[in-house]
Amino acid sequence: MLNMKKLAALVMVGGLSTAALAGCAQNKGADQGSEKPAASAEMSKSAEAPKSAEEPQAEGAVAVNARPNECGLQEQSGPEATVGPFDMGLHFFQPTVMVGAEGSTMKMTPYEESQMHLELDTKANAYGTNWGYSVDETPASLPIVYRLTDNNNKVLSEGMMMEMAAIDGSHYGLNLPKGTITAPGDYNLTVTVYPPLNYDIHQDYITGVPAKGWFKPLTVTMPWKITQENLDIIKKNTPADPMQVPEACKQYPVKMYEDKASEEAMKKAEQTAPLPMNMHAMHHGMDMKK
Ligand SMILES: [Cu+2]
Repeated sequence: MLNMKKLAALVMVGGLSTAALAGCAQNKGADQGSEKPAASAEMSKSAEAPKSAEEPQAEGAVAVNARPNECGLQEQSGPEATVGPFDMGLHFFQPTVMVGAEGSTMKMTPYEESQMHLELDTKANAYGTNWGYSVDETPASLPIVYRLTDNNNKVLSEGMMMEMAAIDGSHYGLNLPKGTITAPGDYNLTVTVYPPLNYDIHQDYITGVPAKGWFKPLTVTMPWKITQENLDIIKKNTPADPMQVPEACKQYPVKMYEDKASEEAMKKAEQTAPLPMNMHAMHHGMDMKK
């Protein structure tokens, strides 16, 4: 979920010493059932990152909302996979409360009906630059279909993952309905990544990307071992009221990052009559030129 740079910056803002972090055990792949929240597992990665003076600091809302681990995510790590241009990593934790824009056609299972949040961290890798992605970018508008099965191939849950953003950035994911995973065991998460619709890639010599067109749907099955401990950690970290700031974290309220000029510009833009949304605007534009 957190990329390394952001996390390194968060760690600095949080005032945690890298010496303490260096003590964390490396936790990747095999150590799926770690008791440690994944945040500290991720931190061990950042502890290995080169520490230079140019280490980027967290900016904006990420900086003003920095909190100690106890007030933040209790994230656990699942399987990882590379599907060509994208590196994927599954993270899971308590269900989340989300809101979408008016007119959205996808809707997540509400908090109170959910067992856990699945976050499929999907980032473009260096191979992904062949399609014009930046390394570490969360690729926009990917239709991602998932199917969760148990070791008897029984389908427990399936559907679309949704593009969404948390304080630490954008990702694909969903709230898994209550009762989906009732026992520890060996599960399989299969995902198919379709190429993005309404997302063209330049093809001409001067501005084009090297890839000649989009990829075919990419399907991968990730074995996912779930322990009782994994399930217990989720339960323990699922608050009755997820909107409430815990007593011990009152000094870390949710804060908007303030930027008066941007705020004023937004107000003005929101008060200006919108152009009507017209999915065929491009065609009309072309027709007008005839
Ligand atoms: Cu999410």
